Amino acid sequence: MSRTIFMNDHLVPEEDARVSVFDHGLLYGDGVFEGLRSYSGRVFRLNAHLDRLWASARAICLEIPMSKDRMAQAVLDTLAANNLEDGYIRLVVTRGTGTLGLDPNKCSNPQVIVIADTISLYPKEFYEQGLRIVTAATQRIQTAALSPRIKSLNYLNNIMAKLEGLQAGCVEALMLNHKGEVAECTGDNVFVVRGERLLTPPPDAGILEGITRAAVMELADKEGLDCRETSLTRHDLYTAEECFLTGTAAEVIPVVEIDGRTVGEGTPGPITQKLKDCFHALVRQDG
Ligand code: PXG
Repeated sequence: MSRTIFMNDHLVPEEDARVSVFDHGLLYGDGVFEGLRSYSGRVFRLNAHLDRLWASARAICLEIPMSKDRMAQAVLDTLAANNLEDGYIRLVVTRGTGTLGLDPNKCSNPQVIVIADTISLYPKEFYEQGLRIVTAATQRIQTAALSPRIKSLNYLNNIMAKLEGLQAGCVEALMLNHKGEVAECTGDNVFVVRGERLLTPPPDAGILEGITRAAVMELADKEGLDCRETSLTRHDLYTAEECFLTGTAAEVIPVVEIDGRTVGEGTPGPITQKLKDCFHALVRQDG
């Protein structure tokens, strides 16, 4: 079935949603994106996603040719046009059509694309039994080279690590920063439980500041858990009582094995379970 895509202020059939081969989004990965979810027709933390999209665009000197309000409406219109209540929304803004050279100032007409679709979750058993992950040899790109806080169309750093995970028979891979500290997974943030504390790497470890991560930190606070941003090593993960990942696509998913080491009891822990339940309740009530 053909989907309906929002492209540059119009809803069009998928077949008509096309970009130029000269678009720098394609030629150089020059552009930004967001991934959002809707639950029962409500988009989870839409404003936070829009703010992050605008921040990513600002960081690369890309002016998004519409207001945040218009983009918010486009998201709702695209979901409605595709009859989606529980859906996944991809926002893409490309640099636009330019010449065969890097110069972004020679580009015109940034393309604004909104895709709404269903999302293929990890199999249910991963949520119940937990994931096995491995550390990728591919390091998270250094902040001084390209800030991981920019959600850019160039995701090769993450894709290289994802390939390593897949080659090792895992659906996710852990990425370290250039100092050997834990950064994040290829499309998810990482948390561990140690004692009564929930720990997660800080933004300067070279991570995307996940919106699910922020929501889980708020929930932990409400549950009376002490949640801290702190630098973590692989040793901290191997010896943690619990470990889980957060992300728009993955939501909250337990990790039970890292690099062949069993985490905790090798089954999803009680704090992970609690936060997962709280998160599912939150997405049904939060705008
Ligand atoms: N780190 C990275 C590198 C990400 O790309 C997250 C953490 C989690 O952030 P949020 O805000 O989603 O909690 C991401 C998000 C996909 C997909 O299609 C990837 C993400 C989000 C949605 C879909 O693989 N990455």
